[in-house]
Amino acid sequence: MKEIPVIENVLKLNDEVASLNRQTLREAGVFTVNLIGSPGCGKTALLEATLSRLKGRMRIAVLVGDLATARDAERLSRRSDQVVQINTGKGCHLDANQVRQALKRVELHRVDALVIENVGNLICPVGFDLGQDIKVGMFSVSEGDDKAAKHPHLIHESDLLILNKTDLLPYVPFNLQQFREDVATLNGAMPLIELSVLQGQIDPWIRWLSDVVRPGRGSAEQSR
Ligand SMILES: Nc1nc2c(ncn2[C@@H]2O[C@H](COP(=O)(O)OP(=O)(O)OP(=O)(O)O)[C@@H](O)[C@H]2O)c(=O)[nH]1
Ligand SMILES: [Mg+2]
Ligand SMILES: [Zn+2]
Repeated sequence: MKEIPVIENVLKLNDEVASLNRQTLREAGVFTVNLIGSPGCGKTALLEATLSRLKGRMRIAVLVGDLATARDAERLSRRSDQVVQINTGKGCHLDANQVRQALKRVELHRVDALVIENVGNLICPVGFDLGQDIKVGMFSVSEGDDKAAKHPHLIHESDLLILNKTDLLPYVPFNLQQFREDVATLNGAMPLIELSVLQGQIDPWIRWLSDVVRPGRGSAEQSR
């Protein structure tokens, strides 16, 4: 009987559509970030703060993935008119085709950077290429200091890692030194930035984003 390699084909098809997305975005000069983090780590809060902080300096569009509701898009659309919510139903990650469909709703010629807030999940979003330039991983301290070590694939694949909710460090058991060491062991070349979005402490992220995105001059040269 003929064997049908279903999973391989799904990923291959995804990669092909991701390549098309990458080509579309590069031609439009849009730098694209795939933001991957656990549920509730502060992805939308960070993007709200980023849109406010970079208003008038960088034109940012957002695609946001959730199983249900348009709540994140509603929050973000107060700060950008280029926000698209993707509801995945039972899907626990975004795929390249969903992004391709959503891109039809974005006026790419008016955009410098696109941030794709993936479904809150630390596992399969890592494996699905969306056509991004870079992947940013995100954790928060309330999840525990072992989460980087437990999700090595995300740490290996990320170009930048964010640890959020540092304002909670006095109240939750979280060994920051251990977390930093785990990250450095898994991916020594990747920068780790520690933020408190709640307290408006997002400067290292704003600096990093401003460095990789060159408004009006197309996306920075990146390997993926
Ligand atoms: N203490 C503290 N709370 C924060 C911080 N950033 C975000 N929050 C809170 O964390 C909760 C989740 O924030 P969201 O921005 O919705 O998180 P998310 O990662 O987008 O969540 P999902 O999209 O549901 O996965 C909200 O109640 C935020 O107010 C922070 O720096 N410190
Ligand atoms: Mg969110
Ligand atoms: Zn999934």
